[in-house]
Amino acid sequence: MYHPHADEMVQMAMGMMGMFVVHPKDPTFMPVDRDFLIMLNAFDIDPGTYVPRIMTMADFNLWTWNSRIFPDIDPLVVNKGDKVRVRVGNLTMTNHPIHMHGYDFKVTCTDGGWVPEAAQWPEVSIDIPVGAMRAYEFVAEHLGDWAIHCHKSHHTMNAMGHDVPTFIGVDKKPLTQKIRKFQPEYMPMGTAGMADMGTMEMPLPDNTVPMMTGWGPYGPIEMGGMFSVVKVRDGIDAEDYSDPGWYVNPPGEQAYEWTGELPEFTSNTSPKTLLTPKLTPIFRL
Ligand SMILES: [Cu+2]
Repeated sequence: MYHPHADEMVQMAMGMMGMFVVHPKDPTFMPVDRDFLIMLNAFDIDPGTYVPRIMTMADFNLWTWNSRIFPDIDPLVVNKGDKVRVRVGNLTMTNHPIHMHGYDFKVTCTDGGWVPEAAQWPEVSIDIPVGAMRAYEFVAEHLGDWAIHCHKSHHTMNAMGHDVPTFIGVDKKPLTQKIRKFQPEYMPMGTAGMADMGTMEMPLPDNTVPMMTGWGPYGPIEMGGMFSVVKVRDGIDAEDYSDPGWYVNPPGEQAYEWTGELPEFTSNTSPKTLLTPKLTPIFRL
C-alpha cells in the first residue's frame, strides 16, 4: 500500500493513498480468472461542503471503497466457475471486518506474503487491520447476487449525524404540530427506525448523499458506504465487467411471504419460552 508520509495526516484525510499490485513473473503461479482490489478509506465531509475535515480521528461520515460509496461502487461481476481473488487493503484509522454472502472463502495472502495452500484458512468474514491487506479466493460455484460489505453497521451508511437522540416508540405528533407552525416542511423521523429514509429522497445540500439509499429488485436496499454486490452469472466474457443487472431467481428458489394458516404461536406458558427463574442472591452488600 502507498501513502505519503509527507504532511501525512492532511494528505491521508484527503485521500492520498493507493495500492500497488505486483504480479508474479510466472503466470502459472496461483492464477485466477478475476482479481479485484478494494482499498478501504474514510472521509469526514460535512453536508454541503467539498473539503474533507483533516482533524477527524474516529467519527468519519463517509466509508469508502476505492474512494466511492454505495450505490456508486461497481458490482464485482464474475462468471460461474471463475476462480476469484479479492484483495482488500486498509489505510483508515479503524479495522473493517469484510463479509461476503453466499460463499466461504480461503485467505491466501497477507502483507507477509502468500499463504501456503495447506495453511490457507476458511472464513466468511475477514477482519482487515489498520495498515494491512488480506487477499482471499473462492471458486464462483453459486449463481446469484451476493452482498459484500463491512460488517460494522455504521460503515454501511453514508453521511449522518451521530449525536441524535433515539426516538424509537416516541409519539412525535404534538411536537411536530408545534414545530410546523415555524417550519412547515419539518418531517418527524425515527419513531419506527431509520429505514423510511431509504425511500424519502429528501432534498439535500450539494455534494451530499442520503444516509441510506439504493434500489433493488424488491424495493429499497437501505444501504450506503462500504457495500457492494458480487454478481455471479453464466456466460460472462473474460473481459466483461459490465453490470448484468439483478439476478432472476429460478421458480421455487425465492423466499416468499406465507399467507396461509399460521402454526400455533408458542405462549409464555410454553417450556420453550419460560424465563430462567431469578437466582436468589446469597450475599447481600
Ligand atoms: Cu468498516
